[in-house]
Amino acid sequence: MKLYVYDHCPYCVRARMVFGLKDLPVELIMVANDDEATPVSLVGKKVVPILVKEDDTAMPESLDIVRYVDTHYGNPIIEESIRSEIEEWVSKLSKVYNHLLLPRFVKLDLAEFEKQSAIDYFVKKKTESIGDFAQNLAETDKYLAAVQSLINELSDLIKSEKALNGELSLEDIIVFPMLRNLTCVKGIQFPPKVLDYVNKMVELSKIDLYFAKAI
Ligand SMILES: N[C@@H](CCC(=O)N[C@@H](CS)C(=O)NCC(=O)O)C(=O)O
Repeated sequence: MKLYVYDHCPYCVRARMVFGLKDLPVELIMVANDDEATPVSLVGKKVVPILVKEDDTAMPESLDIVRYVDTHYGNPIIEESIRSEIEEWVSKLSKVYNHLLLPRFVKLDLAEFEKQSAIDYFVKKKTESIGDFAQNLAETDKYLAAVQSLINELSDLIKSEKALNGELSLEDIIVFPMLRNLTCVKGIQFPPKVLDYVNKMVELSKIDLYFAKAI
């Protein structure tokens, strides 16, 4: 199977996780951020992740991909349940963390931003949602404080380093990609329980972090 992704895309990390967690091979294809033709030719719109299955049909939507792979290859390992506290946490973090992440993604030498045209495309599009990138970077302290307090809150919701709710579930598929992206932000302190969880998920899902290039 082939998986079309951007490195920084949290929905793509969800899809990548199921392959790592189940030790299944997949060919990762990094799409340039300004490449509209490839995704449109596969699923009719510009979106990633896209899974191209063994029968050559293409499937978008991260959670559909996770469920498809989990239920069609070996015994299912990912439970559907999500605690309401996790849903609330995800919703709060989603409202603020892009102010930290988006201006940093274009500085991390990621495959989707190899060409200047891809960076320009992303900056133009995302400036419409978060405002000027340089301004957001200048206001790092403000956003960092909000994000740090949410990261601290997560500690109390972690039941095991192997799975947020004790057993692997959609909680891990949704939360780990968000934490992984936050490793590109210098200055965030991951409390021990959160850090142990992140490192265990790296091992289990075989997905790398951004700590080494944090800005
Ligand atoms: N609901 C979709 C959302 C996927 C999504 O929003 N992907 C973003 C990248 S993070 C995207 O492709 N945006 C279009 C673009 O890059 O222009 C899913 O869960 O897979």
